[in-house]
Amino acid sequence: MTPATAPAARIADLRRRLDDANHRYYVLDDPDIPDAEYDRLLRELQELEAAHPEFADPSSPTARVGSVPAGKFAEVRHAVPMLSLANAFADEEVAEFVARIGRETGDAEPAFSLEPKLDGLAISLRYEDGVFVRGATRGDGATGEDVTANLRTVRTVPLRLRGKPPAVLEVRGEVYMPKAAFERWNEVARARGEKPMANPRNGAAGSLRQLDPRITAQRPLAFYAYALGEVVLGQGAGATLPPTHSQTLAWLRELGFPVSAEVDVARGVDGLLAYYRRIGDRRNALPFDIDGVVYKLDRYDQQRAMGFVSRAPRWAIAHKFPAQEEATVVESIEVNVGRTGAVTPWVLMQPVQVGGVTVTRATLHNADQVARLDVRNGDTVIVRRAGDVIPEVVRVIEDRRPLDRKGQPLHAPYQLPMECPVCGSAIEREEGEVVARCSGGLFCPAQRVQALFHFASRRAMDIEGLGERFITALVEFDYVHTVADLYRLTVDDFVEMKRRADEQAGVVPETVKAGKIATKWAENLVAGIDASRNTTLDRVLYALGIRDVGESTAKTLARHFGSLDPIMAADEEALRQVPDIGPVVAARIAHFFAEPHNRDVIAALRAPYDGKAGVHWPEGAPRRASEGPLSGQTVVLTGGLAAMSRDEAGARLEALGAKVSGSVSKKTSFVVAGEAAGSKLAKAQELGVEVWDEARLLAYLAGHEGA
Ligand code: 9MJ
Repeated sequence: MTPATAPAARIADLRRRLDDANHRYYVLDDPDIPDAEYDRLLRELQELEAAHPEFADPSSPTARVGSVPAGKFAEVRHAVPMLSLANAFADEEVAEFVARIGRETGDAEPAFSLEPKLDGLAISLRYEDGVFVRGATRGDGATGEDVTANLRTVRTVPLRLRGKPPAVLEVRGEVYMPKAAFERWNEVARARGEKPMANPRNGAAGSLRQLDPRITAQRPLAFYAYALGEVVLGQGAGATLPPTHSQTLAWLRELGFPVSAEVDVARGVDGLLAYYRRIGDRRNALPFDIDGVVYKLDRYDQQRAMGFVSRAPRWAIAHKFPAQEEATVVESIEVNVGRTGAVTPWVLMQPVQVGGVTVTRATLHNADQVARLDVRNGDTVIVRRAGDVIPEVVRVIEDRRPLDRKGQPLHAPYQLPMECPVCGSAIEREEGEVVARCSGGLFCPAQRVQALFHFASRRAMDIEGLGERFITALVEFDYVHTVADLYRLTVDDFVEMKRRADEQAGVVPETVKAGKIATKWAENLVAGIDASRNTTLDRVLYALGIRDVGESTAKTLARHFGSLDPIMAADEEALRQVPDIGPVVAARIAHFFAEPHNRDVIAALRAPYDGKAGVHWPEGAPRRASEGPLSGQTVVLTGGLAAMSRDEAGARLEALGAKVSGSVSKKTSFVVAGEAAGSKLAKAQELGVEVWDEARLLAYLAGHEGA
């Protein structure tokens, strides 16, 4: 707002924009501004209305959190209104909240229940005599939509309660889509050329509002409980409610409701803020999207003393994290060429803070996605950054597309280039494939850079210090064509390469100004390269960058054949005999080793040079699955283990006869899921495959090893 704007005009403008946004969000399920922008506009309006009570209006968006139900489902009146929460963004607001409660309750340091704030869809579940009878969305807080049939399909919604439930129990909570399930869903959708979901929240909302519950049933939704609605206790044992919210959550858990494992209790502003930071630090590692944490005064008698304002309790507040979605403007659309030639379109954008990080690039994934989004130069787009996932463009705000004088879009729809921007080779897209590829192979410097980068990476040859910047320069100045050339580089080569790169960039390093030449870094790099000469077969196989040969397949191959020559000699048929290697991967491996150029590179890698040994590894005898208590069982390891590395766990399971595989399928016997397990765990749950935690693995190993 410019200071010159009159408050009345600004208030009217904000109300119109918020009404509009509300309608699109709640009724059309097609939001057009990011939540963070909505929050900012709402706060601005709240502040203006507070400063100018003369403009009060009962139909202002501030007086109505939410909006009318879409009307496709039957209406449900909530016996007890579903509350919303006041928001806090700054630590000071939390301090004010705590101080106010201290003043009004007369309790100097009251206890608070602390909860992560899930970013899903608020719902209410009604149980009569312990049986789930109705589920409704929040709607406008007073009236929601009856989505009972859809909620029954959500695995984490209990259909019958355990223990001694009261006669009537309404439980409120959030339906959400776990991040891993969301990512997997979108991966599959994109691979099929279908429309991906914008974010987990939209995924959950869209899934729950399906008129056909069978469609909802296929969506990976989950639920977690955090509040009570109407309760009629009835007779008998347990005919009283716990006196605090945190005890209620524990009680809900006993009744069979999922309650977040992250809930906690603390006192004082410092305790609350420490929780905020602790959860904030773990935000990316949590299996679900959160947009903040919630502080709730723990004692019910104190809650009653505080009461409510409009539809929000005065005894609770949501402390929000930086938003994960923001709007910004596209400056240009570019493409990247990856190791396998895959062409990935992405946008360069005006810098924007997303989730507390400045973002200037976001991926568009592939040509289909570009066409679906219709992203053009100059467009205002919504970018989303969540966890470790690369920021992505989720939609275009079409109303903000730049127009020419005739009111037509200034820019035409974007087309992927026909030629590789790096090497000029044709870009091709195979029938039925979503991904377009540069046909230049290792002739293409971009593919060479990526291939070298992969080769040198930690889990491949692990060449210390050889990062993308050096590799780019090595390729650009023609020092290396193939991975084998790395082993022929000298300290002088690196120093000379650096000099040329500095010269090109117009940089004069301090050492050069002082008339000296720094060589220590180059010596270290050569030492790093030399150290990688002594390696293992599975690392070499992985490092070669054969399409679809990841670490797990490389290990399988190394174990099965024991040495490189029989792998290079194996035909497709022989490769298909290897456990876990299917026809597509078998064909890729056979083609790779049949290619004379690749055989030359491998020969050059193994050849000694200038008095130094070539790349070498211990070769062993072929080892087929061993006999043991796990013979015939296929196991998948995922997530981090505390007691040992995944590699070690795999080796120990193999020693007991198990086959360790990299991907979960119906044939998987069980999955061992460690800390922060992601899509593999989700897949196992989806397929009903047995899941072991680390404790169970350790107990099993203890009971069977050396037996
Ligand atoms: C979420 N979204 O996780 C509440 N919420 O309590 C938690 N929401 C809430 N509590 C009262 N943890 C109204 C809303």
